[in-house]
Amino acid sequence: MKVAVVGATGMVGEVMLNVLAERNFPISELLVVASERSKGKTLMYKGEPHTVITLEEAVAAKPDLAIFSAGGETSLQWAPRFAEVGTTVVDNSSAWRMDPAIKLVVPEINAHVLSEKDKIIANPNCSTIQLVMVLAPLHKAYRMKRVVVSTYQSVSGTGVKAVQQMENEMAGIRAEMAYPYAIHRNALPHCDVFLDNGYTKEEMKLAREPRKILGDDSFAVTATAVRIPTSGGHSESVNVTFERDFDLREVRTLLSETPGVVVQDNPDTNTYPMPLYAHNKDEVFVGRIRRDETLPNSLNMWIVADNLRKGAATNAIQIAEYLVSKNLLAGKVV
Ligand code: A2P
Ligand code: 11C
Repeated sequence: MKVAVVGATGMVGEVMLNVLAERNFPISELLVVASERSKGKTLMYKGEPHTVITLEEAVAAKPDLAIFSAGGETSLQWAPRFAEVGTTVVDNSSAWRMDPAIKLVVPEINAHVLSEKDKIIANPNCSTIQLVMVLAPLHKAYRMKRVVVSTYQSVSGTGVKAVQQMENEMAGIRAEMAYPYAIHRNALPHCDVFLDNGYTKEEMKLAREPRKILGDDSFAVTATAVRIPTSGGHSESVNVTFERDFDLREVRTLLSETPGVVVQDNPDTNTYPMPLYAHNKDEVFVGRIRRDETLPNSLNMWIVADNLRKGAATNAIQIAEYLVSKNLLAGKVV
């Protein structure tokens, strides 16, 4: 099938091309798409050169599938244009996520909500995906009431400029900054922009997106999102209060039986999830699983994943794989 990767020259775009190739996604023609600035550049896919084209050219080519990671503005403007010509769009930006008409999907949890009518499908925020991957089986078993999450997010979540800022600071080079402060040797309680309620946009994504994915507004999430000087991989300290009590061994068993989740939890051997270990992996890692001794029915955990893989590219491609497997690409030949 004809597949467009929109934002192919970006950080997530590059990982998308790698993941598509690794998973041998069925592609007969690949369109690599970016801004006018990149038109004519060459990107490699499976050892073959591909010339970057513009969005206008990509719409005219009417691909079966377009996977977007080119920012919210581009998605708002262009996803409907692709949908109009019959392309199914899987969008990694925040533009469409909370639109009631658009499905927000983590395939392991709610792929079943998708139908042939969904022409724009939203991929959740990276820190949401790793959180809900672990919460979903626990919610089913014990019913969550409240989640308190504090994140430790890598600079790759911000993009190339932030990665460069950290590298420049480490090398002692003064240059353009992506953040209002130094990130090397620092921690910024500030991911994305501040909103009127005092939370950041990232924190409100963590509060809202899990309820939509799990299709349940009966629990609440409160978040503090912090940027730390790691190059890749987001970590989360998570405290959950359930309606029902749980058995810790059963929690571990449930999580270790959850597809896409890996339990790394053995204090005797210093085994716990870390960004270094999660790098380039598609699974979500959970450890430090322990009872919150200050509150009934409450649990503490530490969750880590590669934000560019399961947090972005891999989840989007898993959505696309589901559409292919269920023949949901609007009757197009698969
Ligand atoms: P370009 O490289 O031509 O600017 P990142 O998040 O790593 O900065 O990447 C953003 C991606 O989105 C890049 O591939 C970038 O292309 C693309 N992009 C940004 N703005 C636009 C736009 N207006 N139209 C098309 N692609 C865009
Ligand atoms: C970060 N979570 O780490 C962001 C990056 O809504 O898709 C992804 C932003 C988004 O800063």
